[in-house]
Amino acid sequence: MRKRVEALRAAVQENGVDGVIVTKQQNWQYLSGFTGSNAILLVTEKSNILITDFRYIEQAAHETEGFKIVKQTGLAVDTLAEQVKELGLKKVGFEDDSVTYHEYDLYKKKIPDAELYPLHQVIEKIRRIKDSGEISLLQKAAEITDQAFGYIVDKIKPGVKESQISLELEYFMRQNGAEKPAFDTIVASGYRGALPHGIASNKEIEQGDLIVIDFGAVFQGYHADMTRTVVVGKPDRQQEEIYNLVLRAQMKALEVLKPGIKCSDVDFAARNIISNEGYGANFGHGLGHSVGLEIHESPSLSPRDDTVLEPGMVITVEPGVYLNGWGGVRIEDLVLVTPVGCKILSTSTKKLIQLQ
Ligand SMILES: [Mn+2]
Repeated sequence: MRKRVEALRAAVQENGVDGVIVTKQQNWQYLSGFTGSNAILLVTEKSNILITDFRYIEQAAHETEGFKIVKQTGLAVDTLAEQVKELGLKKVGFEDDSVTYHEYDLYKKKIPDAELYPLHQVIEKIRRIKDSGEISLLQKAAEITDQAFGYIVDKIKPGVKESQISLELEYFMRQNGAEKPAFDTIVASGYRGALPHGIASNKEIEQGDLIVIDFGAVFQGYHADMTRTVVVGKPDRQQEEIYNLVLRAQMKALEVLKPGIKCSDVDFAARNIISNEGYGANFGHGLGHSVGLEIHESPSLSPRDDTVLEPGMVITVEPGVYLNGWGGVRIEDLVLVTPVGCKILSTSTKKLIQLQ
């Protein structure tokens, strides 16, 4: 944690601020370790302050190291203003996409002696590169996710509702150490597979359905994300063709994914394969996104993101093809960028599983 705070200090040096207000939950957790639901951090050149209310004083003292815990009296912003004044800060940075207009107005009123300076995604950029502790947590989250997939495949049969499958997946993950699902579990069977974000519904599984299952576990704050598509019974020719096409695109992306390559080029490697078979318009989303304390982090594997990949980034690779009225196929792995290439954290088989 100490290193993370130092990285923040170094990152804001060029902005000439003498303090940084941190208000985004995942960012304060990342910097301090505090997991409660209410806090403001004030990081200055020499001190780290965590402001929280009565409910969390003891927890904050227990979870953090190197932070002075200050109890909020009245509004959090009042306590923040007192600290800024006490420290004589002249220019304080704040997170421009976490502070609301109303809060900004309050800051201006209550902190009249310091200049307020907007910082954009500064901590998120530091969070792009996962340290070894974070990588183990992501690995553990991916492992629980794999185990859950292995558990659920036997339970999928005609007549079972999508919502029942998502419930059992989530129950299994929690029993095996997950805090919660990483997002609303997607179980999209048959025609519903054409909805890339088809959250499990009351539709029953039918013979011949392709089923897109996209889910993940959260382990100690860190998210996993994996998608597998399975088929009930024997796949017909089109199902097999599209499954193999998506798999080929996914494997191609994994082959080129390494440090030094642009995100957009990884996206292109997969997209090109799908476009060449005439399904380009049916792959309407980006190839992947980074994952960590949040399910969607930057950078993204998308045609619009030219970020160069670096070791320590953890990102999904998830091409898909969706046909209205027919269904869809998506295959997704969670991947760690290593110094020489990438390591796939999702280990569930990518051979098309035929149920029964
Ligand atoms: Mn994903």
